[in-house]
Amino acid sequence: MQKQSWWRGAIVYQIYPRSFLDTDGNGVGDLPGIIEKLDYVASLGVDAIWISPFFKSPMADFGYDIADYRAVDPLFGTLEDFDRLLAKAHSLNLKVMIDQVLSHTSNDHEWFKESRENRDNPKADWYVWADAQEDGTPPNNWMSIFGGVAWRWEPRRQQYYLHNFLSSQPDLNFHNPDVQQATLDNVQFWLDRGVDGLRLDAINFCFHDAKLRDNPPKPKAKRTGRGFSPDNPYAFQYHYYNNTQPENLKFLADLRQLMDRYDDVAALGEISSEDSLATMAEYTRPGLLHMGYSFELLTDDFSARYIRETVENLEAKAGEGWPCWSISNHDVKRVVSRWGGQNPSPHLANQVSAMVCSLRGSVCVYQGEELGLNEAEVPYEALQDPYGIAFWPSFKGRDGCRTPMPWNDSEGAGFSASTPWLPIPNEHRQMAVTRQESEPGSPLQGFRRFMAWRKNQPALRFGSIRFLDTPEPILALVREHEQQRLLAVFNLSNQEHELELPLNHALTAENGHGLLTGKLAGRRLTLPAHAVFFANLA
Ligand code: TEU
Repeated sequence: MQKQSWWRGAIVYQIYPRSFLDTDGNGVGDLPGIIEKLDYVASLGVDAIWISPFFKSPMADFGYDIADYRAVDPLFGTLEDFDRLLAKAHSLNLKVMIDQVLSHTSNDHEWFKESRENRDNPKADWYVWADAQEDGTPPNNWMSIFGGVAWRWEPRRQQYYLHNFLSSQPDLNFHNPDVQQATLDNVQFWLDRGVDGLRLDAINFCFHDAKLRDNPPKPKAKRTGRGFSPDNPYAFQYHYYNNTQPENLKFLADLRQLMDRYDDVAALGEISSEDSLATMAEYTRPGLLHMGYSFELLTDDFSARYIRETVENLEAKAGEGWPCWSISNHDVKRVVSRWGGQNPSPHLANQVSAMVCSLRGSVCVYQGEELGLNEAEVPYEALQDPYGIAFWPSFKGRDGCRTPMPWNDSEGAGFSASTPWLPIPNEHRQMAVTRQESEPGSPLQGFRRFMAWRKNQPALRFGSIRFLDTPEPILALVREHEQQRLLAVFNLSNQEHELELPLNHALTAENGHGLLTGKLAGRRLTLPAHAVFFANLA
């Protein structure tokens, strides 16, 4: 029998290390904290973990600004801690993916310190340097995602450098082959240590247009979700030139060649271009990325129509390309608040996790999603995220989804013995792990049972997908794989709904998932608010 790659249809649990568990009492989570909680993670029935960056960093963007790609930041522990983490995860049958932030470094990185000195040092061309225009203004109209223009003046060189994110995150010049090689060498360092996969941060940002052409203007669109501030001028341009250049494909092919020297490792690229579904299809072609991470379900739209259209659109473009879906991460408002509003139904959390885990592809769930955590209100004085500080109050940044995991209902929530780096909301203590462990019907117990059941549904893991014509707010789909044809129906609203199933097959309801479900009489299905219904089709 052909060996199945671990990542196909896998559920990946994203850990934001700062907020997982603090074992040394500095208010910030660490690698030993992750090790301590790996049994918990394994008990959820997920296949893998993805750990957000834990590398040496001044933490201006909390680790997404790397100063040394091969070192663990002392705040998080040591390389030995990482090796122990990897060994323990493997002993629990968990794969480990690490975050690789290749498109930019921190301004504290040695490469940048050298590069910025003058125009003729060995690293002079490692970043994107450009002269000012005649009137002293930046080389072109590119904007930074985190606010302001994407160029920063460097007096030593009398030139501007490019930064798509913070000005302390200078953009590497991937047009330079030495940069590509140095990057691949750094990736190889971690592959040699035995990691099972890479999450490639902002991977479509590696290359910029070498001619530095202006981006064309875009009419103001009301774009919500996806961690976007509605009044961010970044949204008033088409980003044809500052990212997603054709040269990227060759680099991805080289990266893939390197990865293919290792057994069953996977690359998951974070892709956010102008037409991210088309880019995803392009980047996941054979010989490039194994999976593309989609932003499309991180938006505010939670209609059955939107979800169906998005998935069908991707299916049409992607062909064999393998998507990775997600409804929550460390950049966007927590899903229960995004999709459930002020008063979310207690069944919403389990339902949306089940929904996303029923789509074709792999899935990244984010720490706390299994507890049904809502978005935390973080007051201005406690804000940490520079993106939120820049756009407050129209956009409050990303701190509300980054507050520490509530392990128990004590003052420190079992996260830290001292003051945590972000405040823990009171209501999260009520939703703590220890409470939910002993509460039948809690989101945590529902999540676990669903994941255990999903493992035995090959159609959910590997099957093809097609949608049924059902009216809003019902999402209905069929997954089909070799011996199994599975129907999945979701009532996405907070009211009961009835529908006539548009199918002629004999149905056998599947209740092993343990979630709130409906009643079937003939073809007539009654679904309570936020209920799910699964059935095998003859
Ligand atoms: O996020 C990438 C990112 O913010 C953009 O790709 C995207 O355009 C934006 O979310 C709007 O859709 C990654 C990390 O997830 C984030 O935490 C980092 O701050 C960022 O890269 C910079 O490294």
